[in-house]
Amino acid sequence: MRSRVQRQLEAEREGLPENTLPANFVFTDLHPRARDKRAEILEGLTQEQKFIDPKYFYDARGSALFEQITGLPEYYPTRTERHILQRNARAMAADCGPDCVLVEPGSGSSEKVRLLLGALEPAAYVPMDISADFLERSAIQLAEEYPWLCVHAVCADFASLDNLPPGLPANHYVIFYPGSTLGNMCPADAVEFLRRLGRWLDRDGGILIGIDLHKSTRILEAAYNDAQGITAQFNLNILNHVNKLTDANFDLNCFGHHAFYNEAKQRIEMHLVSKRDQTVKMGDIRIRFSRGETIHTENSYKYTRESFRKVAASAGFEIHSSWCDDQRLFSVHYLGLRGNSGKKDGKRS
Ligand code: AVJ
Repeated sequence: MRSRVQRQLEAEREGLPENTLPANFVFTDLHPRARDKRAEILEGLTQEQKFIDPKYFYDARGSALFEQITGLPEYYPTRTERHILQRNARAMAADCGPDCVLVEPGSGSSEKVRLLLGALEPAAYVPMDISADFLERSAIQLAEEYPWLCVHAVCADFASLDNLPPGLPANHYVIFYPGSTLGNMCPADAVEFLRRLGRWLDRDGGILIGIDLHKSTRILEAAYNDAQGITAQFNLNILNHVNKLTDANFDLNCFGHHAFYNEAKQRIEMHLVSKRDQTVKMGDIRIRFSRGETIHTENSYKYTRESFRKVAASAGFEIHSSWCDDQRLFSVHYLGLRGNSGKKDGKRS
């Protein structure tokens, strides 16, 4: 089925008056080029420590399983972050300043931003995602729900985007990056990534970012080894997705879920453990596994306030404000470019 944006473009070409799109909705497609997924996956699987990039968790079933994870009793991050956003929306709005352009890389269903929109009243909201269809549907839905809000969706691969596209309001930008997604990167990559985001910003801009906190191994390991086994299914499903993408023949029964806290590196590691010596085919390539050997599927770094301050500082940012829950499970920070007071239009004291 053609999308509503495509139908509208066709109607305009033919001079038809059809306009089914909300007036407060704009869509810019930067046509992110599809990377060679098979080559990328194969490269990871031929390293000494085999790995698969965690972005491959998220096919339709993986996304649904992650959705389920966010509601599990052991998985504290999502509900805790929502609680922090809800409780501190006004203070966050004061840091963001009036009439900002709120940009959300990897916006998905734009669920969390709804907790902020009322307090923030941004001049525009810019959801950005690599999946055009899903982005379009979520952004139109949001525009219909918030008729006063200008929603300017941008289809792009934000990880490799050097500049925001032209045509956005000229107001200062605030980047919203919730969910501790930064935790998937090692600190060096996180610095590089934040530095890249910084290039989108002018002096008044900032980043509102969710970061999971270092805590007892017991709580952390429970969050990635839930009693219902949903995280195990989520981890194993990456092999299903890889089978579809690369014509591989991974047998999910021959691998097991293993997640543990690597205290020295302050990260949760997720692995798939080969239950036996086995050979997996990917087209005409054979990948050998010995019993007990693992595929590393995810890192989820946990920060202290100090370790996160260092990462932010290395990327040229300072923490203007931090918020967390009473149990200090999760945190949200407002980062400003270093050397900037954080004052917006003189409205803050
Ligand atoms: C979406 C990357 C923040 O690291 O906690 C959840 C993904 N993996 N359970 C996380 C995940 C296993 C999640 N992030």
